[in-house]
Amino acid sequence: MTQIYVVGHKNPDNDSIMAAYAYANLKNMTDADNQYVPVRLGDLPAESAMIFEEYGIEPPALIERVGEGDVLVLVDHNEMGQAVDGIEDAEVAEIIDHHRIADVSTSAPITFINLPWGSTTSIITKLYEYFGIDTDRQIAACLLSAILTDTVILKSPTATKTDAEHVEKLAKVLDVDPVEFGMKIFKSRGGDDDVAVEDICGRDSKEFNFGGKKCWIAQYETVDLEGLRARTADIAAQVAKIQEEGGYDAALMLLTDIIVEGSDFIAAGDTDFIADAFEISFDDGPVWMPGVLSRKKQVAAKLIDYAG
Ligand SMILES: [Mn+2]
Repeated sequence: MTQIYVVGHKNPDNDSIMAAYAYANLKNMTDADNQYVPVRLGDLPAESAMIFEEYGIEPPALIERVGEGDVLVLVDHNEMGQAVDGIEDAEVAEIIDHHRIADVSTSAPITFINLPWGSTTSIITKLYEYFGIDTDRQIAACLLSAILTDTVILKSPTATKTDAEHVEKLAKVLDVDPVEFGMKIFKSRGGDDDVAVEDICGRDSKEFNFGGKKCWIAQYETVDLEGLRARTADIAAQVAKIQEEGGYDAALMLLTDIIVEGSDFIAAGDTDFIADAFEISFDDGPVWMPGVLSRKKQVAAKLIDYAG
């Protein structure tokens, strides 16, 4: 019996945490030959902690690195820069993801399921159906919470019809109104005033390689961007610090207002590259981008196209 880690990306968001938990659970019910252990690469997001607490679930354990002999299932990422340290020495047994195909490679054929849906947990919802396994209240809460955070309560352009169907189905299991449930999830993150600038910038950051340019892109979702703008200067200073100390060509912070539906872009480093791609200018500081909610579909994809 091999022990296999199911792991999401670094700086885990709710989707990475819940995908690891729910997929390990599914695999343990469908593959008797191995033992699947959900793990995480960073602090639990507030909403994940709330769901685990409320539904009496043991959260995935924290790991820092893997090595020779370790076997992994990657969920919610397939990009080396976002993967656990030491992955090059470990074996990747499976990938379940909803991001662009990036640079994780394997020596043998594996199960690699990648669908352009709103969240990895949405794909996992479909896999529960595929294996004919009912989602109990615990699993339904995990899956629903993460579909709703990843799709910003289905408002993000990444949300598909399938995601909406899954939301409806899981909300029925829990007997909740999905929008109310989603608002409760977002509110569990607390007011912005309690969040340090380091956390605003660090909570959900990812590394990308755009045609040789090493870029850092972070996103912070709020329901009160106007209030958060009082701290724009401090946030900009932190973004500049991260760009410099991390050796990034560019760093971009998205402060996303999920109610008004749009983001402030705060950039540092090679900002011309970003400004040109979006046909904007950072000469006067941060730029408000109406309608931009998705880092993946509206920001990273654009920079990949521009770099290519
Ligand atoms: Mn995701």
